[in-house]
Amino acid sequence: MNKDHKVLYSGMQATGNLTLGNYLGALKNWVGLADEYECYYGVMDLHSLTVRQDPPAFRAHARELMMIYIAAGIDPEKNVLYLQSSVPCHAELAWILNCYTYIGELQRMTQFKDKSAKHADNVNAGLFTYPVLMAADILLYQADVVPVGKDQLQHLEITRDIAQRFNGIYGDVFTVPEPYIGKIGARVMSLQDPSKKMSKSDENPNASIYLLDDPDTIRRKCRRAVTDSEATIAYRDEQPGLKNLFDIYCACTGKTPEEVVHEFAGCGYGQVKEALSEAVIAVLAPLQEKVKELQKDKSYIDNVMKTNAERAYYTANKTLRKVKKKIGLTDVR
Ligand code: ATP
Ligand code: LTN
Repeated sequence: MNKDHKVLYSGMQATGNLTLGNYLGALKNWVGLADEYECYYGVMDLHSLTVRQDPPAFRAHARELMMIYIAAGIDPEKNVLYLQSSVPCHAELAWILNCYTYIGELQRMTQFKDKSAKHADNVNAGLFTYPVLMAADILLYQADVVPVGKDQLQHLEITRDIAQRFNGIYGDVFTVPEPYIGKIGARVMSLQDPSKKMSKSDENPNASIYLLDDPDTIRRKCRRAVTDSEATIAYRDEQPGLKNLFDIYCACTGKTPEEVVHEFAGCGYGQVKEALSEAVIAVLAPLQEKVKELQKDKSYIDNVMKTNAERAYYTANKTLRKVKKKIGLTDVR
């Protein structure tokens, strides 16, 4: 890891199974960034607590996400890859930042509005202050850039507001982060409703391809994907289901939409779906193979989690100590 580089921070919630959307839209594009940035990637398990979790499944998911990061090509020696809850500074800074965030700001967050509508029986305070914890994640590492999808830009904006407010009172404590504008990943839509994004919290398992789905499941889900009754091979907004299948196919093969339309000219949708499933299977096979290997080596992952938590703590604690000193908390150590 090169300490002279700018700092990049990102992460994913350890909730549910990662989808092909998470991979093509985010994870895949993170690989290789370590050559240019000092990269920190968190498995955001504290954020997952805003929804009730089954403890053993939750623990397994967090570990699995760690393995998926590594299997996707994020080297835990060149990047800092860690569990959010293993660095206590996150929760501590989040509390402090809560006191520098206005209720009115949090009420405007669209994710809060969406998620509280979805989980009307559990609109907890954590769901409300979720963006503050996210701000703490980013600001602890003095991140310059944060790769996030469109849906998270509002959270990055509030992070910037909190950082600027804090700096305005205490001097330059935090780096004010920018969204990472790099290679843009594919936006993958639901296989069952192409107007919605493919999402790991979708209740219909046929809507998403999960990274660890076996080849037969992938073939079945592709076969069932919603298309249209036009029976025309074209890449256009009027045929959103087919367009989504082509987008996924392009992301998996590196081909352009024009090439793909040409390739399938005169074919039926069944042939498109068949080729698509084989392309997806080919992309996921090496990742799945690597996850299987990692699953066999318990001590390797344990060791990665431990050493990377220490590396993350070192950086995070430096910022936290500075913050505490600035606001007048006593350092007794
Ligand atoms: P949830 O359903 O739990 O809200 P999600 O599947 O929508 O989760 P996030 O955890 O919000 O995913 O996102 C993790 C990362 O994956 C983000 O960078 C996000 O932009 C990206 N991402 C998620 N879904 C897609 C998608 N369908 N297409 C492209 N990128 C995606
Ligand atoms: N909220 C994000 C996950 C997340 C994150 C972060 C992303 C938590 N903390 C810090 C970037 C930086 C999501 O749902 N994708």
